Amino acid sequence: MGKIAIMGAMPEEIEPLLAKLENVKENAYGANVYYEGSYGTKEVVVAYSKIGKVFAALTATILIEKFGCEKLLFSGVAGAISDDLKIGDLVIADGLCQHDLDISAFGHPYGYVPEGEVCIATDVTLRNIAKSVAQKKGLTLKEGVIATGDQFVANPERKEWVGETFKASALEMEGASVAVVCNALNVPFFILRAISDSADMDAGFDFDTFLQSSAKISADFILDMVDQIEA
Ligand code: 4EH
Repeated sequence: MGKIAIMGAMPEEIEPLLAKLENVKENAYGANVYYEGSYGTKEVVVAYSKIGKVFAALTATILIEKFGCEKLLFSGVAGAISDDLKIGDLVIADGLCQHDLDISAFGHPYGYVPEGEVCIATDVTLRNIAKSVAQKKGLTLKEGVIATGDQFVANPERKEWVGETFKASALEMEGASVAVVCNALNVPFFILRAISDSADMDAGFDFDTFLQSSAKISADFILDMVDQIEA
């Protein structure tokens, strides 16, 4: 069976994963560390990219092209846009867009460049596995568009604009760049986030308070999914 990549952006997002990996081998490459190991019967490669779209694209590419991963799962935290997402809630992306990509001066929609797409869909099989894991654990899983940009949003106006423009439920800083890479390389991918803040005036404080606990909620769920992925 093929190797599964699990990535986060920050060390805090992968620490709960590393704690449960076995036979771990560290591999430094391209200014990141890749942790090859096993989880149950599955071979996994875990890494954090560092923050933002460029670092995340680099790490996703290396996980696929150098480490040979055939599926990619992202685990981490996000800011809520939708009012029904509270701190600690899990959200899966059905699609990802780049809210800071703007060539609207040429008449193009926000988030669009020629030969790209505004919204990139995630793998339906992986989404269905997530739904069955949620059902088994009695957890509520929200699904929606996740908007990505190279900005920590702590601003109600910006949050509202992103929500309305992209019909987005949550926002973060990496998912859509991982989507671009996986889509181009035909690798099934999945983005899971647990809410750490509401991208408003309190976002900075809430983020610092809830990063660890929300990152763990996401990581624990991802590992239950790894168990359920077809060998
Ligand atoms: O990887 C970045 C982290 C914030 S920046 C994106 N992650 C967390 C998701 C996220 C987010 N993104 C945009 C959670 N809340 C968000 C929000 N806007 N409101 C960071 C955090 N701590 C130290 C340094 N940088």
